[in-house]
Amino acid sequence: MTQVGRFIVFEGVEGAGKTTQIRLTAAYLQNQVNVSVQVTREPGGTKLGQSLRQLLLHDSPMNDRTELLLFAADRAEHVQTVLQPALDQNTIVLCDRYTDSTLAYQHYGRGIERQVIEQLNTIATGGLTSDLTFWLDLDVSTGLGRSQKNISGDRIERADVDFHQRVQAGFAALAQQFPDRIIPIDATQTVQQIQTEIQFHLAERLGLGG
Ligand code: T5A
Repeated sequence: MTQVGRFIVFEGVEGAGKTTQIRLTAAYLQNQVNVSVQVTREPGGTKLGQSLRQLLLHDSPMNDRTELLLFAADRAEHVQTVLQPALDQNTIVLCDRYTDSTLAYQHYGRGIERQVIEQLNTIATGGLTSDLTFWLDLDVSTGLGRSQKNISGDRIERADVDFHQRVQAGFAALAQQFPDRIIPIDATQTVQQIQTEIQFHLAERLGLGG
């Protein structure tokens, strides 16, 4: 097949299984569909982004708008130096979180006006949107339980459960608002069941494999 660049994003609450599914999807696309794949994430997909990730998740408390601006700075750098160049080279890009996370966490979660976030997303992305977004739909307590098994939790993970419930409701609202782009996946299934569903949608929606 002639490969064209595709931008595929994985979203969900803490511990929803994004990292696990990205790893399996990358292996599937590389080994069975025979396409070149780049895996990346936000925040932290660039060298500058790694420093921003440290600030955002592991350093001192910050104002909500400061947090929003740091996520936007991370994204601007990521789009210009990683995402767009990879897509221009016809690579399939698998990205752990993107603009929907900012709407879910900073708008639905923190309560910052949606219009402000949408303007910042446009500035940061230059209009780059995903071709497909998998939303791993998992209840907050299961997700937090999974993600905190190994570590004590980062600054955002340690926010109260009500915050994470608003984030989860935000992802659900976004999936309803953008049904052509966002595919909800029941993330209570086994790792393999979820991966099978993802592979089905990759074939059906993007012609990748199948
Ligand atoms: N953020 C980010 C914002 O607030 N605004 C923004 O704009 C952006 C971009 C980033 C943080 O920043 C916030 C959101 C986040 O708080 P992150 O690195 O994305 O942080 O962190 P998490 O989402 O917390 O990542 P995790 O690694 O905790 O979760 P994953 O990647 O969704 O889950 P994964 O695959 O690591 O799995 C977690 C555990 O569950 C098991 C795995 O083995 C692992 O132990 N697991 C399953 N167990 C049972 N059944 C399944 N189906 C399983 N799938 C995985």
